[in-house]
Order: sequence, then C-alpha cells, then structure tokens
Amino acid sequence: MFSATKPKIKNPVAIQLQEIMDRKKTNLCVAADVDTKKELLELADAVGPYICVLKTHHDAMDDFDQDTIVQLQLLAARHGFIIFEDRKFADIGSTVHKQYTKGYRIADWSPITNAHCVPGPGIIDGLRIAGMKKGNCLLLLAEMSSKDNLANAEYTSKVVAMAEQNEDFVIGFIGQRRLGDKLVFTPGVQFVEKSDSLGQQYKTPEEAVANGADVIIVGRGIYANANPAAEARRYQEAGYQAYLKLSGQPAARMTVSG
Ligand code: 5BU
Repeated sequence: MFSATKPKIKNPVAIQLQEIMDRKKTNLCVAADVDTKKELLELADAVGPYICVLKTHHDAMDDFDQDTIVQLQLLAARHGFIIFEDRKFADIGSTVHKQYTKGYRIADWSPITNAHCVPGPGIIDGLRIAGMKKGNCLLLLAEMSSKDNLANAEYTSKVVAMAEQNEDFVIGFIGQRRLGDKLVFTPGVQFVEKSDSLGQQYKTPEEAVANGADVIIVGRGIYANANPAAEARRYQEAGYQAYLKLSGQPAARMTVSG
C-alpha cells in the first residue's frame, strides 16, 4: 500500500492511509488490547510516531467512555494515525446498521472497521448507509489467524468477490496473504512467539509482508513489552525493510516523523 507499489484506491480513508504510510515509513498497526482508558491513551501516545493505524476493541475494556474517544482522536491527529475499531460485525444489515451508529457510535470515531461475511452482502449494505456518509471504509474478514478456523479457500474467494462488488466502501481484507488488488491487513504477527494457548498463530513481520500483508497488526508483541515505544520502532523497521525487500528497493535508513 506504499504508493510506490499500490494502485490508487479511491476511498478517502485509503488515500489518507497511503499518505501516512509513505510519510512515516510504516506499515505497522498496533492492536491496543489493554484493559483501561489510561493504558490505552498512554500506549497510543507512546507508539503513535511508529504506526499508521491503531486498532481497538472498545468493548473489551473496563472503563471505555466518551472521553476515551475524544482523547484518542486528539492523539490520532497529533501523531498521524487512523483509528480502527475491530468490531467484527456479523449480523443482518439492519442490525449492524444500529450497532455501527448507536451505543458508542463507532461510525463517528472509527474511520476503519471490519465485518464477517457469513450474513452475505446485506451486511456491507447495512454498514455502508452510515459509513459512506461519514467518509469511512470497511475491511472484510477473508481469513483468520487462529488455528483450525473455518474460513476455507471457497469462503475466502467469495469474500473477495463481495469486496469487488463494493469497491467504493470496502478497501480490503483481514487476511494472511495477498488477496486480489485490495489492501491486506494481517494479524497474528510477532517476532518471538509462534502461538498462544488459545489458538492464535503467529508469523514474523517478514513472513507476513512476504505473504502479501500491506499492514501488519501486532498486539501483545508490543503492548506486553516493557518498552512498547522501542518495540513498536523495531516492528516498524522490520515491516518497512520487508516491504522494501519485497519491492526490490534497497534497505533504507529509518527516520521517524510524527
Ligand atoms: P496479538 O496480541 O498480536 O495476538 O493480537 C492480535 C489482534 O488481532 C487481536 O486484537 C485480535 O482480536 C486480532 N485478530 C487476530 O488476532 N486474528 C484474526 O484473524 C483477526 C483479528 Br480477524
């Protein structure tokens, strides 16, 4: 998705993402799966200079509130990253429309969100109503990182076809390899671990990028480290150098810009 190698995707969030990735030389998304508002804001501030996207699970926190959204948006503007609420919508169109626009109103503060495709194309239509008006975009879950998941090749190819029918709103996929000409965000990335005790499976940043990841998603590899900022810097560098290698460009010295 760095502009040297990717075709232009017209959605405004994709354009902003490409600009951020080029300017900050980063394809790193941090999965900020911490418990409290304080931890989330401290983590976002610490890793902000090194990331293009910050991924949240707002419903997996103890004290997420409206002010968390305001503070997070300020940090996103200050550091130049995009917020991605990993809501994994999975219901009929009418219900996901409500889930996206009510409660903590994800459509208002998260330019990127994602959806399972089990319900069929109605789920995209339900999210599109509010999402397009607000200039948001959607990722479809085409593949998962977890062991023995049910997304087989036939399922994945149907998800890719659904994306092709919705090119204005759907900018890409959560997946483990290159899927068509859209963006691929790959979770399950860590330098050290190969798995966790609950079915998660990891690739290194190099493996993920070589498989076709445009954006690598790293959670515990960064936030569970004693120095998340330094670790984010290492993942940024590894992800960017892997991209340069893949695209046949010489290794580059990293400069950090916020
Ligand atoms: P980890 O701590 O790096 O294992 O966190 C991975 C994050 O990515 C976590 O927020 C998951 O909810 C998310 N994830 C994933 O791990 N695998 C998937 O296939 C999808 C999302 Br979809």
